[in-house]
Amino acid sequence: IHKSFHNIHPAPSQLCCRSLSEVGAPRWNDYEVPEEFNFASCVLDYWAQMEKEGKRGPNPAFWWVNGQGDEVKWSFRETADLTRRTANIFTQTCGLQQGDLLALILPRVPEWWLVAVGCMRTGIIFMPATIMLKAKDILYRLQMSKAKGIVTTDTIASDVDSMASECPSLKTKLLVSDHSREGWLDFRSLIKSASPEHTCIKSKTVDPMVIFFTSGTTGFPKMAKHCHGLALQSSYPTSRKIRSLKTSDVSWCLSDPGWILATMGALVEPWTAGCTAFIHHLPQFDTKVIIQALLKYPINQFFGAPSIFRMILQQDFTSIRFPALEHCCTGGEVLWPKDQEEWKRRTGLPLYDIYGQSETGIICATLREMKIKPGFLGKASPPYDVQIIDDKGNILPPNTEGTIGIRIKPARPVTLFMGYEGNPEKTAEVECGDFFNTGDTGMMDEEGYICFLGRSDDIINASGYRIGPAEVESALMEHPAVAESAVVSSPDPIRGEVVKAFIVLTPQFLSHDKDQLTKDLQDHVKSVTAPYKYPRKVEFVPDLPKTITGKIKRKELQKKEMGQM
Ligand code: BCO
Repeated sequence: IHKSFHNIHPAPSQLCCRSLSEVGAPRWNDYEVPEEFNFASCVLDYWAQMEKEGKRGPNPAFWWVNGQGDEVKWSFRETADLTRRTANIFTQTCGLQQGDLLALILPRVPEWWLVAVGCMRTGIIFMPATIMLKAKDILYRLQMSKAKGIVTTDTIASDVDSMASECPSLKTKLLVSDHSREGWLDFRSLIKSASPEHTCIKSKTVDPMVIFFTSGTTGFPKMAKHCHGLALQSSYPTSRKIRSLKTSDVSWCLSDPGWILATMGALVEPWTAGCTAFIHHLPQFDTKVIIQALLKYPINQFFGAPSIFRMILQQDFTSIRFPALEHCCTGGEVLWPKDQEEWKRRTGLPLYDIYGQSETGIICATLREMKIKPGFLGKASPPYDVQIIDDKGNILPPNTEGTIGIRIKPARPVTLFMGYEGNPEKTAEVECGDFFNTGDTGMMDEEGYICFLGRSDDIINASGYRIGPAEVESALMEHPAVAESAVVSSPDPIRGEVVKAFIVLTPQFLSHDKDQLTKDLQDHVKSVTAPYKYPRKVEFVPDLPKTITGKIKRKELQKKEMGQM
């Protein structure tokens, strides 16, 4: 049981992939695409069955703590049972059907995992989003998607009620709370009485499964739609080697459930390996709580954005040994070699990098068995063929700067997003010859290691959050002090990058105290849109650099910020 799962069992996905066994494929390989795949029946139910037959160890599928003494531990059988009940709530109580869209806005509570898998069982397309969203962000998502349902918590429920008349498609509102609310179904009561009998849909691998909202340079977030094939990524042999998870492992991925990193790192990956997904509620980020948890619990696999590791390193310790910790992995933003070295020096553990996007899942990785090259992301992770390309899609030679591209022709990888829902123009824009254009610039060395050099557009990556400058500018413009603004990325020693706003004030605010104005504007942005986007730096300027047609030259401000001008 403690041996690598992959050595002793067929991949769970083979269980339901008749097309594979029909053609006599001996085992799953890095590129096979079964005709049918559903993570719930192929993976979760597989482990539940293994557990029933006494063929796996006693470690739970799910282990949740909140730091106040509350704890939830579910075996694979219990998890499978609860997710079937959830599926029945959706179809029987709520009348939702395969293909319907459901917004999933929860903090790190156990119900998030039930809802995500319950959706997979029924073919309902779930749309995770961070609990930090504000009313306008939520309204935008509900209207864009025409979601038929929402599962959320008290804080968001009142926002949803206040705009119900503007979301005519929204029929089902499920509340995860210890209190009831008028007009909302009570998830925690319903799950107690729901039937545990449910037959999982036979989803085609290419049927839609999940949508992530993702920011761009212009406009508001786009809907990156993925099929069930996304959840196949962790079943591929090479992907398994990224963290080499074993059934006995306890894996903690810190990502907020709103991001693809959580869907993959806190659900799909650990359960594909048959190990424990450990979750700390962590309503506020607190490095001390993280350190204490790593000391207290048998967590041996740890996964989070580089800023989290940097913030832990800010704590006052010269050396620390976490008793169970074996493997640390990071992704979502740039990992600096000095942090990799410092983490190794102070914890004794190497820090492995992965690279991916909401559109792609994991694109590149330094596998556990690979040599770490500081400053490099690792190599292409199958099924992706990653190349450095020019602006026509031609492959560039090693050590040449270009765009990081993923081959989509002649075959589009099933783990790559299906497109931006309802936006064929934007979907076409990210295609470049035979490649998907990540929008990131990079370089590949002779050994196939890829390094990240920057964004080719104006997107800001602040501590792992992808932030569109237009979203922040639009929030700033709602404040009476702002005549004009330009938002760019600014380097930061802890968060990698932070949001910086250059602001031209309206005449009546010119004489106001600048420190107070800065604080007011920051609070304003935090109150009208998800607070992680607020400008941590503000500079008041008499005017903004513009082209002769009046377009703001963000690149010029950006260069100045980077000290390049
Ligand atoms: O800095 P401040 O304290 O002034 O502001 C913070 C919060 O206090 C504030 N806030 C939160 N909820 C609020 C609120 N303010 C008003 N009302 C509320 N309801 O907003 C600010 C939030 O900023 P933050 O989250 O960046 O700060 P924090 O708490 O220091 O967290 C640090 C990190 C590192 C934990 C956090 O930045 C983080 O989780 N980063 C990682 C993001 C991530 O996982 N990205 C991966 C995306 S998926 C991907 O890249 C694909 C990879 C395959």
